[in-house]
Amino acid sequence: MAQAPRGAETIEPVLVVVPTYNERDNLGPVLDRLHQALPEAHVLVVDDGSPDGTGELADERAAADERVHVLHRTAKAGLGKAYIAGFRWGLSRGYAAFVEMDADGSHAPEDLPRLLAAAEDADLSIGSRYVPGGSTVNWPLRRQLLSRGANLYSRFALGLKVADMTAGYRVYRRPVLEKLELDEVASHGYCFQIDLTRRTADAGFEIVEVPITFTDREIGQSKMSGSIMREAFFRVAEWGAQRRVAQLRRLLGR
Ligand SMILES: Nc1nc2c(ncn2[C@@H]2O[C@H](COP(=O)(O)OP(=O)(O)O)[C@@H](O)[C@H]2O)c(=O)[nH]1
Ligand SMILES: [Mg+2]
Repeated sequence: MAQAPRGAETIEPVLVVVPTYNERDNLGPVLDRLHQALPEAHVLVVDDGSPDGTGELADERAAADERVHVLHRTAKAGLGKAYIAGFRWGLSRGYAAFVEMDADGSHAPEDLPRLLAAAEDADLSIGSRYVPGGSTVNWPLRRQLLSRGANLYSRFALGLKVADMTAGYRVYRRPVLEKLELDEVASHGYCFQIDLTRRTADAGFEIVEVPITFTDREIGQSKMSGSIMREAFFRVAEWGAQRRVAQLRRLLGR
């Protein structure tokens, strides 16, 4: 589907949405690094009531720096819900580009200028571990296999030519988020990334992948869990089945 010409739309101002759950020791250094790399960018920390005081730290940072904003949610409701809330916050405030970035240092803020530059010529730019030049560092074998497996499985089920569909370091241009039916996104956990990738592709937007090095967190704990994996497995199977049915219908001409 043809989209409006991109050149007419600006990529600034930029909002970096950072979901947090128990990231108190990680958040400060990540915000510092981000503003060193991109002094103009605004940040929205979306905290799900972290018991370790991440939300309070974010409030302190916001009080001292007008580029930092905080969205407090009452309970841990998953990465997907945090991002949707963050996107809505930014859409109602006129931001032109929306960055997804983890709070644990796995996504180097120093890579963001490259991701944004790639988004000048695309609608979604993905920081990818699985294109030439991309890599993971210090990730346990179990996580590497899980991530590779999830991408293979998703690519097979959904037929998309994206190497890193589960990547969480991305730049969405505003028209993408305006067009996608965010209300219909039910994914709670990390399959949110696959979900938005397929919705972006299905809507005819252009996706580019930029190589990044993903470095495992040094502080705090991963929130990956069995229920997050199960949600991804079953939802991708469902989307894949829907796609096959639609293909079959087209083939049969009805
Ligand atoms: N607000 C919010 N943030 C979350 C939730 N689950 C994970 N995160 C954040 O999402 C980012 C990625 O999570 P992480 O546990 O590091 O995932 P991993 O790198 O795949 O092990 C981190 O910044 C987490 O704090 C959640 O339920 N709510
Ligand atoms: Mg992490």
